[in-house]
Amino acid sequence: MSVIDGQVRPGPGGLCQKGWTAGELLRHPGRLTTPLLRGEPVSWDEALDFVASRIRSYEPDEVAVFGGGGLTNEKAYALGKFARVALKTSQIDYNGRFCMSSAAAAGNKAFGLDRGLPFPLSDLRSADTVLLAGSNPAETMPPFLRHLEGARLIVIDPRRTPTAERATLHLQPAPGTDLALALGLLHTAFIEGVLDKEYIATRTSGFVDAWRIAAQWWPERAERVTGVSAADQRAAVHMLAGRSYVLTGRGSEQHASGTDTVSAWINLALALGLPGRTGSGYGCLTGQGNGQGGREHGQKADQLPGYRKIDDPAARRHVMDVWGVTELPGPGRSAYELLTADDIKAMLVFGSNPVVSAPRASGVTDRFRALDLLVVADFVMSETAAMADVVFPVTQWAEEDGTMTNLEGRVIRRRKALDPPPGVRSDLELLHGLASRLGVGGFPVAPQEVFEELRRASAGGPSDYSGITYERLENEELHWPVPSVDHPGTPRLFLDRFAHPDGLARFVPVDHRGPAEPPDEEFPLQATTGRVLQHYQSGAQTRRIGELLKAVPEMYVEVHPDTAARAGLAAGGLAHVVSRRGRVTATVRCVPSMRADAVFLPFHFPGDGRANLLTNPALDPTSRMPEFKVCAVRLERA
Ligand SMILES: Nc1nc2c(c(=O)[nH]1)N[C@H]1C(S)=C(S)[C@@H](COP(=O)(O)OP(=O)(O)OC[C@H]3O[C@@H](n4cnc5c(=O)[nH]c(N)nc54)[C@H](O)[C@@H]3O)O[C@H]1N2
Ligand SMILES: Nc1nc2c(c(=O)[nH]1)N[C@H]1C(S)=C(S)[C@@H](COP(=O)(O)OP(=O)(O)OC[C@H]3O[C@@H](n4cnc5c(=O)[nH]c(N)nc54)[C@H](O)[C@@H]3O)O[C@H]1N2
Ligand SMILES: [Mo]
Repeated sequence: MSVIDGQVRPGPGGLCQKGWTAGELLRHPGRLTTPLLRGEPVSWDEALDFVASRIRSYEPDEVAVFGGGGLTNEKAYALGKFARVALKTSQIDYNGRFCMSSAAAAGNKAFGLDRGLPFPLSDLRSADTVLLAGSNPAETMPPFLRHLEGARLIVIDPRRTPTAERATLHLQPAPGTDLALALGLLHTAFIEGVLDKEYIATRTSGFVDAWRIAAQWWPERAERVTGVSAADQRAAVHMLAGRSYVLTGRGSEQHASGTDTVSAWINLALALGLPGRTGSGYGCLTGQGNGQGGREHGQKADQLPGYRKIDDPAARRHVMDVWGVTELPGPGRSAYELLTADDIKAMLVFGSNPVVSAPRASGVTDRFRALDLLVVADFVMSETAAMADVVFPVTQWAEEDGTMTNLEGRVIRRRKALDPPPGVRSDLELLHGLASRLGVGGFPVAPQEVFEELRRASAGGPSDYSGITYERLENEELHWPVPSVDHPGTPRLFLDRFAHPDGLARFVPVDHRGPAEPPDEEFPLQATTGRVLQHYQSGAQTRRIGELLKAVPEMYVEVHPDTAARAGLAAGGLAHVVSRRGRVTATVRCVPSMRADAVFLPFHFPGDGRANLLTNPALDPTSRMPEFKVCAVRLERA
């Protein structure tokens, strides 16, 4: 699902191949239509009774919940409440930790608030220059491209992607070196005299400390580390001085230093005077259908609804009042830590397929095998569902009401268009069924009723939805915060002040660290991972659609022809890509524009084609984001 420009569309893009074919999954023969208990069809009552009775046999913190950024706001909210009120567990997190968390952490540090784009998408149309750091929207967000038509593009990507093909300037750093590049660009901007000193003085704090580090990153030093020439760095800063936007994607963010890397991009944007003005800014391009709303309403380990912090006493009091409880668990563990924790006995998964998508996937798979109870709600038999003790068949996008929040913070209605097949129930009905068996009320099944409660729970929080109603969403465009029913919403944040108490944006002093696992003699290449147009995420959905599978049928690895030749590999042959954690079998694609020191793997394939058998679960200290985008590998003939 994706929500771009107010329209909820199937598939991550608009008029892309996936969008046209996602309807196929609604009546796909592989669609799950009955609950399964150890693979055998059972009634909903039987499955619910079984799960509830098992849950009762564990301590609260032995039961974990794993959610997803594709869930509607209502479901994400209900899931967070279900964990804390019905299960009384602190152990909940979600796949957005793998997706948005570094940008969110850096946005909070710099601006005091995290909203993917603090301005409407359409503002990009007035830009002279847009810098895309680690984002490939030509494949991952095709409808978004039309907002970039008027601008010159600077694309920062180790690969020459279809997005890079459209760029005025393509900078091709080694994977994991964006932070050094951003420092080099800040230094270059200083030398070239394009810093906005007036803005730095009046709208920011902390420049001196950030500069103390950037001062050591003269362009030639950044060139040595990143491979991007000093001349290209100069060209980039001159393009950026003006009406410009700096936007980051997963390529910059999914690193063990992801938060600092985004901070470095924001520092550059601040030094050029871009954020908090019309016609320029910084933003992060959210990923999943509800990547934004999914990170606001409490399925995150450290969070309560309304983007509140779970360790903030005032936030806890407010939410406990709304929920009618006198106790709440504290913060839990982050996604990877939760998925691999050996003190967890039962795991409930809603809207994710971590067997394919989590880092060092073999460890996660082993851990799942060792669980007492794995419960998965899905509409297809994902690789994770296939391991589950109990599978619940749930509704898909066209079969349910709800809301999603898009990357610009706009709340959008999802409308039910079809009845689900017999035997299928919604995630909300599932939560209701479990909660009532655990003797806990307060889990309505009607999305609108859940939304009414979410409004109250979010009231006064950073992402305040209290002024939003389903009725208003019929004909109004509402960007949060919307603190009252007569408030018009907030399309542009930060124009007068940033969200820190002093109203200033903060430079965060950061330095380059490089990949957690540098290449060496044994593993001389750097593998990076990402997406292709035709497949979505773990592929659970798109690998079931004939047309998409035909277009990209199997795992492959992109390699520079010289690198392939050195490993004795030819285009079309089979390779093993090997890291310290595992081995992937992939067809070789020779790509002359590839850096000779790097290879690329899509992460959409299962089994021994899982890119995540290789990836390094080194976690960012702030966001707990794993290092999906760089690990050391070697190539072998298969
Ligand atoms: N077709 C399709 N569309 C999707 C999805 C999908 O699975 N398929 N998923 C959706 C989701 S959840 C998300 S999060 C978004 C993600 O959207 P993007 O962020 O655009 O996707 P990625 O392919 O993960 O990464 C983008 C680029 O980062 C580059 N990269 C790798 N390492 C580095 C590095 O160290 N530095 C820099 N600067 N770049 C690097 C990769 O080569 C890649 O081209 O897409 C959404 N849209
Ligand atoms: N190596 C590598 N790994 C990555 C990434 C990378 O770039 N490289 N990217 C990471 C990112 S950004 C992301 S977002 C994750 C995504 O990876 P996952 O979290 O695995 O996401 P999906 O493959 O979309 O899995 C969603 C599952 O939930 C089901 N589902 C969809 N909607 C609903 C719903 O409403 N309710 C329920 N109950 N189920 C639903 C789908 O059928 C599917 O099986 O992968 C991460 N993993
Ligand atoms: Mo994502």
